[in-house]
Amino acid sequence: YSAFLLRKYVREADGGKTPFGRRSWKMMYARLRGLVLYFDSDEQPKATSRYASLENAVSLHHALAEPAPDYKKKSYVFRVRIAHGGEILFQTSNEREVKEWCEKINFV
Ligand code: I3P
Repeated sequence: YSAFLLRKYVREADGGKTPFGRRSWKMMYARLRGLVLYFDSDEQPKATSRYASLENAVSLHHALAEPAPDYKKKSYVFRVRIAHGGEILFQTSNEREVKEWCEKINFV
């Protein structure tokens, strides 16, 4: 399962607030593979992607995805809370994609 998404880091993996300079929305190609969500800046997976740094991957072990209607600046946003307090927002194109991503992430 994969698609282009806008991604915004809100809380780092340790639960601390993501610092300014790293909080902006970025277009990413997200790929769900097993328990890991990988990010690439383009659609073609890079030859090195399986070795990519953890910065380009999020473990979904103990993660929870849910729609984020409380985020008012954009529509069709969902949040992923990861283990130990990390939080990432993603914007999709419509309600159906929000639902699909949340289901895929919650049932990996
Ligand atoms: C952030 C950037 C984000 C903004 C965020 C800023 O600055 O402007 O677009 O989030 O606000 O900190 P930077 O690029 O320096 O990280 P929103 O689009 O959600 O407003 P925030 O600190 O309230 O998350």
